[in-house]
Amino acid sequence: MAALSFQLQHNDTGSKARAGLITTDHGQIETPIFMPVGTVGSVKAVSQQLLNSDVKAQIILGNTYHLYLRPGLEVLEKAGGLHRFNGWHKPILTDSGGYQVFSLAGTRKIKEEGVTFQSHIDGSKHLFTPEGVMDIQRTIGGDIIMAFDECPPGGSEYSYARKSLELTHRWLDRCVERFNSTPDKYGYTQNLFPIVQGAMYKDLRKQSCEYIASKNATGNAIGGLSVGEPEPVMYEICDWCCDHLPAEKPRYLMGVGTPWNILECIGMGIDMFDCVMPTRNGRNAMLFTTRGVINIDNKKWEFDYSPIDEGLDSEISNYYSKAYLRHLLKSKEILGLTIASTHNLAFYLWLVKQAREHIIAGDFESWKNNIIPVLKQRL
Ligand code: PRF
Repeated sequence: MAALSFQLQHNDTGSKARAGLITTDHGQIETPIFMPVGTVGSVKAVSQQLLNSDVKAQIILGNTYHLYLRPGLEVLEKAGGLHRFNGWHKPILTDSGGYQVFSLAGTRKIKEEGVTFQSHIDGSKHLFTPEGVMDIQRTIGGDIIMAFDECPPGGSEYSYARKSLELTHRWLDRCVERFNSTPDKYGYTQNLFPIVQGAMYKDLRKQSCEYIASKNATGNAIGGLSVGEPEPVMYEICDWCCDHLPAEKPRYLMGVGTPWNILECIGMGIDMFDCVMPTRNGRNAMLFTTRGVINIDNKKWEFDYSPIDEGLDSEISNYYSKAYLRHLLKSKEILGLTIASTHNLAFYLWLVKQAREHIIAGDFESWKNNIIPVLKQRL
């Protein structure tokens, strides 16, 4: 079995967008790609069958923090890893917990050694170290596993951001060391992606990009964005990081964002995205469609018997009507969550596929600039 490889298939001329092909032992991923978030080994409300047939997902995410707490490593290891446990046999990426510990856990303490935190489930105490998080992700069995990082809060002062970055880099050294000295657990190759941090400071970001690139990993990630900063700042830092990360490796922007965020960042050279927005907002009645944004709670949809979105080839988006989905969500019916989440994910996967096709056709920039105002419309 082989390490992840990335083949650049087309570089856009009017922007920095690229179309590529990632090859893993669980199959190939056409980039740019959006990765649905499956925190506990399940994309909320969406079955693996729907992820395949309707969403057309090529890779999904799992979270170290959640999977470690529940079901726990023994269950995952005895199953033969997460792919066998959840029946998703395409690529899986696991986030390291570096972010979830900060956003979810109760009292937590950051030390040189790692982070102590309390479980949000039962209050039990745990320690995540870079070494431990590598071992845990080896056991979960993701094709791509993430370095253990600290994501400083949005608006962090320079001195805090610098210290945090230095800690993230020391943790990265320890991650790489542990990763390289432990074998693949289940017969296929796992890949470690390091994460750029540095808050909103360009000199720190540049330093971080250079440090991360020196590890010569099979791919690189950008963290610490979409943490409350203004959108133009996010774009500026993302663009800056893309310019300082190697072109021949996939670039993954963590936890971003809206459909228009994704298109703008594709134009800067990002290849991979994940975000809870399509599923979380879907559960809250916000639908992204090829014609704009719909709040399906709104009374104006009460008698709208037209399909949710005929612009997609997802069966769910074409089969069910807006009026029916509105009724289901208003009634708190479980099926409503499935329809809304599946539709929104199908839309996100459609969007990145369109982007890819326009990159290859050579008209990405004009297509992007034309479609963004359409997608942003409130219907
Ligand atoms: N680090 C990790 N995961 C993340 C982030 C990060 O900075 C973000 C920030 N947008 C989302 N997910 N490890």
